[in-house]
Amino acid sequence: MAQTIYILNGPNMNMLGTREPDKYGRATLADVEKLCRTTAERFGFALVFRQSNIEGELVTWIQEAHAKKAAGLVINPAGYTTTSIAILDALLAVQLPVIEIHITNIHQRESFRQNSYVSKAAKAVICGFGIDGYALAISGLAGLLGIKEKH
Ligand code: DHK
Repeated sequence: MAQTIYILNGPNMNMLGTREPDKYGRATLADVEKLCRTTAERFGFALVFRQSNIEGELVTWIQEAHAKKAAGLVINPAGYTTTSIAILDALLAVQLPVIEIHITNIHQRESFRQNSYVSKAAKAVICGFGIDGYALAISGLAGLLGIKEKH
């Protein structure tokens, strides 16, 4: 049976495409999902792809990933990156391999964007590649899990 991975997106990621396109580009969240589905398929992963503007919903989905025995999780915590102890605690509680991703290079931006709580629970962090970072996160996760490309 295919292993499942979760890709979770935090607040305002539903605004991709029109949100500060100079920073986040013109691709929409639907485009990101399409890219993730194509990439996940290459590695034989089943994919759960979600976005929420609500912190607690993200926490619930992290717990769900664990309950459903997901193989790993990719998260763009967006604005909750530097504020959410609840998301950090959920990630620590479930002990899944986690890749943190940001579309922009947060280290080139305001200092308040740089101190990530989520990084404390992440195996790896990808930032600055635009939406391609999602594809890199999935292939990196596959590498961590010892899964090779199927075709
Ligand atoms: C997305 C956000 O919404 C911001 O709050 C982060 C991140 C950066 C991104 O680059 O994907 O600071």
